Amino acid sequence: MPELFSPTPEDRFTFGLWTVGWQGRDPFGEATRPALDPVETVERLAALGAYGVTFHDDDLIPFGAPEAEREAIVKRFRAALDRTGLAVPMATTNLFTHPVFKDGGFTANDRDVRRFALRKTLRNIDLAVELGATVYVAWGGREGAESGAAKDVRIALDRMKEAFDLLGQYVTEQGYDLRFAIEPKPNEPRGDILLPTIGHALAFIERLERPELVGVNPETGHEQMAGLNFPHGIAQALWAGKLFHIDLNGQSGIKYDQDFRFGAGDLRQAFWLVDLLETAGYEGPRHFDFKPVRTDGFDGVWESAKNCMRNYLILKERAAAFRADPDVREALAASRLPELAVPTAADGLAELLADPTAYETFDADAVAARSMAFEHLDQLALEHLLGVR
Ligand SMILES: [Mn+2]
Repeated sequence: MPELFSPTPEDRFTFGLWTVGWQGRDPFGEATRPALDPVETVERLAALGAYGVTFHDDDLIPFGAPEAEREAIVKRFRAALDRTGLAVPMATTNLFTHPVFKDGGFTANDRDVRRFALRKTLRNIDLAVELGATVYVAWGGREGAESGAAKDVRIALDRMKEAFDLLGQYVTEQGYDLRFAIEPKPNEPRGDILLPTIGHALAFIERLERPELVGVNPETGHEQMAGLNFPHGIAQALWAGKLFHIDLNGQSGIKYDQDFRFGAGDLRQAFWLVDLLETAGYEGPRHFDFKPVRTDGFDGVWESAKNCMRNYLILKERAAAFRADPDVREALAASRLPELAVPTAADGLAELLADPTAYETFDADAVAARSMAFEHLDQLALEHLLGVR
């Protein structure tokens, strides 16, 4: 069985430099691991069977590095990509670490900060496109507030829209094949963050000048921090044609952003998520945005990277077994899933109004007595997930 769960580049698994490169700094403790060289990360990820690597500008090039240093770093990084065949499908901007972003980037009250945030983003977009990226993620971790009067949310959303309209204008004028993906998060590091969930982001996107250029990059733990069902959110993003990218990790309920490896945390939601991605035709990268636990050395770092991919492949195999099981097909029919796909009034409103069985002779008590048989269906799923079927 082990070779069955060994990834290849065809599985399209990708990792951020900042994931395996996380040194274990948290609000209460210093780093527990030394810094990782991005070139070593590229080599190790390629050896593990990953497809690609992603980065924030500052993960690769230290904030404020002089131009010559920047060029040397990019040249060395590009050589590692060429040597290993690793792709860069996505890049993003760090608008949260430097103290200048303490009140946000695109929605900072200080206009000078907003203008700098846009220029920093545009500069990294050029590099992202040079390296082959087709998706540019925007996580606004500092776009928010801790107190009511500190942020006029309606005006801040005007500034957020202005930023995405300018970014859309830039990639259009440059002729770049690049789309944006907004990453929602309800809180942390700000007390409350703007565009806190997939639903908020989807509604915001429709108000932009170029909505077709902007989708979402939902992260497992971020939706679960808000108590939401992640597969349901992903399903709605797919339904809207807006799942441009995805961040996979693990989270156990409503608490701080745990960023566990994929498969840890809420395993049942992970199962339904993989089932959804694999049956809905999602073709983007399976991107892991996790933090290897700070208790471990580099043994745990590379073990957890390997296991993110392994757990995805195990769940993919389990979900496929669930869908292929004749008992499951029968249970789905008993639970009327095929019937959900039948339009409610295919012949239109007039036919519905003229149909006495839809109202005048409808026997509500008899229909209410039909069992939906969901318990049997769910137990079949659980047994496939547990590997006993
Ligand atoms: Mn997270």
